[in-house]
Amino acid sequence: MGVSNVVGLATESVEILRFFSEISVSSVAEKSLSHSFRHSLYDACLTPPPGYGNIGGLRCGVEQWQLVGLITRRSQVQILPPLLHITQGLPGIARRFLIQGENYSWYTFRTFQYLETIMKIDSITLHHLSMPLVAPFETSFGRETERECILVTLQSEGLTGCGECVASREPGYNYETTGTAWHILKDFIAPLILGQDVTDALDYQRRVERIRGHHLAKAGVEMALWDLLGKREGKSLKEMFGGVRDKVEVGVSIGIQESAAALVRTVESYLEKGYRRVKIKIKPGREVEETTAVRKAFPDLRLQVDANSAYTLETASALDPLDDLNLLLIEQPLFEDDIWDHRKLQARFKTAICLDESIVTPRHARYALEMEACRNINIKPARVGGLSQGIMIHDYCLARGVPVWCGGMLETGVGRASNLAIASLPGYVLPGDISASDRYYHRDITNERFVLNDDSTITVPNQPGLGVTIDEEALQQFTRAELTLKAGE
Ligand code: OSB
Ligand code: MG
Repeated sequence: MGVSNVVGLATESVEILRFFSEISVSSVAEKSLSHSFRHSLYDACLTPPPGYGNIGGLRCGVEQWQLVGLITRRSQVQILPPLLHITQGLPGIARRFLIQGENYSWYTFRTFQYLETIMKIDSITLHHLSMPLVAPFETSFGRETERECILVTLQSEGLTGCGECVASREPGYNYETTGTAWHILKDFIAPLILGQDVTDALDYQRRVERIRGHHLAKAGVEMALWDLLGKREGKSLKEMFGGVRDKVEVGVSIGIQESAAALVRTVESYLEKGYRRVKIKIKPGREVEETTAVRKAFPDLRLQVDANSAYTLETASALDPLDDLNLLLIEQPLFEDDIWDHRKLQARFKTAICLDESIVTPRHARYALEMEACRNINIKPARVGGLSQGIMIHDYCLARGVPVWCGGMLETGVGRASNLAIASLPGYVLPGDISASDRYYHRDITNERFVLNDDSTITVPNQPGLGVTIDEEALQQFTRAELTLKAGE
């Protein structure tokens, strides 16, 4: 590809051409760029024009070429100064650049590459857990008293990385279950990484690309890889992601209660504990009276509702009265696979519609924003296939001024640590569904317990990796099945 094609991909072609003619680039031999490095730059490298070094074509995670940069050293990317404002020159595997061009607003570029890190995956251990919840959690799709999940543990050259796969017992939230995730992890994901040199999250994503869907299963392993990477680099996830907050604002997600009066009492008990944002679960017939009662009891409360796909465009007229209750947002009222009807609903609602289930890839985030189907997005890294994918959605939304927040899946301390890390990114401007450990479990599988600070925040872990350690005794207590797969067996 010649230089004209290269610059043709960017809007500011004249600027870029001028820049290219001014800069002298230390040439990097084509072969020194490993395959993984090329792809780590969100899948793109361009052939340099004659006389120049390698040009890394950086691509945003959402199918759109934005700008080109120059690869000056193995692990460094230099981008065009006149168009750039580099807010953070983060060392390590996550580099974050905010880029401002004249014809568009903010774009975020991210590279996760870290050439020097190669992790040979020696073994994978799966623990199928079942943990009693402090109180039953009821949503429009069911009621849970015990929460199931799978703990994924990777061994790599003496280091251990942990991740949580948040698939639950029943396919109510989405189609995955602990059973399907176990199958996908054991029979399809494990063979793709065991004994392999995995360099980073995007390298991992490329390996599992051939497996359609099954994002919760894929995300459990990606989390464990980040934990390994962080431990290897001596960096916390927050640091690797480019987080900007030491503590993040949180709220509590309250399940459907026996009656509106009981709900008001439950909300009050959480307010007494210090939560300053409340989400209540709703379903057809259990929305207007409930939400109105809570609003009446707490006129200034930051309040939002979540329907978990329980309405159709027709039955959603039941939600009309909620539009006058000054809610922060209405989460996922319609079908999980339907962005289009959400657009129609958003068009007639003052209140922001928020999508949860409908956003399963960065592409879906683009579809939803282009369709104006929602005004904010609940990012659950697991739902979109892993932390790297969640970060891409964050970056995409940040670039467009669309607020995001961190959703929850009743995680253990492992997943909670991960959620806190991603929620420390600048675009997470709404409080997350990340509550204190004691809101979920009397006993957790991590030695660390997360507590609510006085200002309705939770502190982001700052130790290497996820920053949590496993309470082995608790792990054994909650384990229903265990499996270890080793490289070369
Ligand atoms: O839709 O956000 C949801 C829990 C399980 C499945 C789906 C959802 C939820 C929650 C809980 O709302 C949030 C939390 O972890 O506190
Ligand atoms: Mg939800």
